[in-house]
Amino acid sequence: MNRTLVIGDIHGALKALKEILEKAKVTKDDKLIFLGDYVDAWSDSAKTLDFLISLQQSHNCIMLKGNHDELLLDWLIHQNQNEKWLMHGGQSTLEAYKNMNKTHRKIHQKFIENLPTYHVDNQNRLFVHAGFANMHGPDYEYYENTVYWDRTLWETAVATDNKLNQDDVKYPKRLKLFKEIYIGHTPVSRYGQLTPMQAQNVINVDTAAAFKGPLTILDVDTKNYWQSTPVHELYPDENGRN
Ligand SMILES: [Mn+2]
Repeated sequence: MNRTLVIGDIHGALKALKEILEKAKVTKDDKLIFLGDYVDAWSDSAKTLDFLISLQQSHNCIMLKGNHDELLLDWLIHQNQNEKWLMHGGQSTLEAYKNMNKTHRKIHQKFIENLPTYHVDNQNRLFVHAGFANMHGPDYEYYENTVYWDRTLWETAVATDNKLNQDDVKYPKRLKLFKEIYIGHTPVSRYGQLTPMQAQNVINVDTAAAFKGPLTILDVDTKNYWQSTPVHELYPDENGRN
C-alpha cells in the first residue's frame, strides 16, 4: 500500500530525520510531505538541505517552505543578517554555511526558491507550514508569506469548543474548507505535549525538534507515527533553541 507520510519541522536535526525514515521503514512507494523549517537550531542545517535535495531525486517528495527556510534564503541572496533570525536559530545556520562555496550555496538558494508553500492532495487534505488567514483558503492570501508565518489558524482550532456543531454560525469557516489540515510551525510543547496534537480537523506535527522534543513522521491515513530520540540527545554538545 502506498502511504502518505508527513514530516514535522526538522530545524537542522539531520540525525533525527535519518532515524525516523528508518523507523517508519520508508520506501520509494511512500509519498513524503515535508512541512518546512529545515534549518535553524542544530548544527546540520546545511547538511539537511543536501540530504533533502538528494532525497527529492530518489523518492516521491513534496517539500514545503517554512519561515526559517525563507529567512535563510534572504541571507543567501542578500547576506541579510536579521537580528531576530540570529536569535531564533540563525546563528547555527550561519556557522553551518561558513565554509560552503558559492556554487553549493547557489544550489541551496535555488532549492528554497522552488519550494511550494502548500499542497492539497486528492482527498482534499491541506499540508502547509503554518496556516492561513483568508477564509476562502491559502490561494486567496493577500500576503503570500502568511502561509508560513500564520498562527491564527491553529489558535482558532485550539480555541474552538469541541461541542460546537460545524453547522453553527460561530464555527470557524476556515476549518471547513478542507477534510484535514496538517501543519507544523507552532511546537506542541507549548501545550505541554511532545506527540502530534489534533484540534478540530487540524493536526500539528511540530513536536519541538528545535527545542527538547523529538522529530515526528506521521501516516496521514492511519495516524500511526514514529518519533526520533529527543533531538537534544542526538546533539549533546549543542543548545538548539531554548
Ligand atoms: Mn516555522
